[in-house]
Amino acid sequence: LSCLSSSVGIIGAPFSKGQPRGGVERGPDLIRAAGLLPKLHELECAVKDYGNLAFEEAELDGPEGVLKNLKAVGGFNQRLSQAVQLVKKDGHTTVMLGGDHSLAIGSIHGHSAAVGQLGIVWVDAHADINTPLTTSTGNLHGQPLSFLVKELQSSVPVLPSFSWLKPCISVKDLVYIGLRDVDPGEHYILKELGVKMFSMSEVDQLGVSRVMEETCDYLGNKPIHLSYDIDAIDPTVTPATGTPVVGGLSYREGVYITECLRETGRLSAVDLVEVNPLLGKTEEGIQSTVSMAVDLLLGCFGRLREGNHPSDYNPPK
Ligand code: B3U
Ligand code: MN
Ligand code: MN
Repeated sequence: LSCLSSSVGIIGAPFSKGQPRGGVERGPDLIRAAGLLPKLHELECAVKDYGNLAFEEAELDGPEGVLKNLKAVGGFNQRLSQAVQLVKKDGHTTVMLGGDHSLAIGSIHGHSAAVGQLGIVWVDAHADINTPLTTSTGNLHGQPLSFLVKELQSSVPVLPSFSWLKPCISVKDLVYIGLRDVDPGEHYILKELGVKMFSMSEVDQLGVSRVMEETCDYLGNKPIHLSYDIDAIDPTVTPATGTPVVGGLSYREGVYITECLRETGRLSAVDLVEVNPLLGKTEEGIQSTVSMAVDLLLGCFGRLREGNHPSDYNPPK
């Protein structure tokens, strides 16, 4: 499967209000600067870069109870959802460069509005399914799935900033990979709703190839939305992120996940989030985090570790 069959539409989402640490808004430009576009061209991908999504600073966005930046996160995601719908209507596989993981609200909402029922693969150290009532931090990047999952709506209070949002995913269409830092309230939800998950413990037990086989079987033939939090990868490889957690996926496991999803031919949108250059303690740490992000995206679009060659390659005679 070469990239010729699909085209890539890139949206930069330099958004950081879903969490308290500065720097993650630099993600999109850093990932571009690491050569994402020319590397996708090498794979024969047609690429359209829609640039970075602009957004207004929401004024008077004081905390409402424990929740932080509700207006900013709600407003930004509403615009993001529109942008994603446009890119999908142009026929591209969407790549969302984050930014923090709260952007999955608009990304998944827009994707689902454009193509209908999705299978979601959520690769993350965290479950990001706290509700506005279970969250202990108030950070909305720890809550995006609670706004999106239909079965949770009776547990999520009505919030004016999210009145545009209609929950669009069913619990049976969601698979987690890489979990290792899940809050008690989240764990209760995962067990109560019977969410399919491969925590790091299952990755250890089954190995990543069984995990991917079961993930693809479980999701069936729906278009796939991959939401990839860079903190799913072990912090020895990707230290430049907001909330690193020991014991993560290796470089190879992380890339293998993208190769398998690519191979289904149904990858329809990808979020790559939580790269924060201000939090890598060394230049090497930052480099390694950004190049992991690029390699994950290349895996999504046909780069093979066995090698690739262009379809019009002429061997020297
Ligand atoms: N579960 C915690 C911590 C967290 C979630 N996502 C990240 N950190 N990156 C929370 O804030 O909800
Ligand atoms: Mn996350
Ligand atoms: Mn995370």
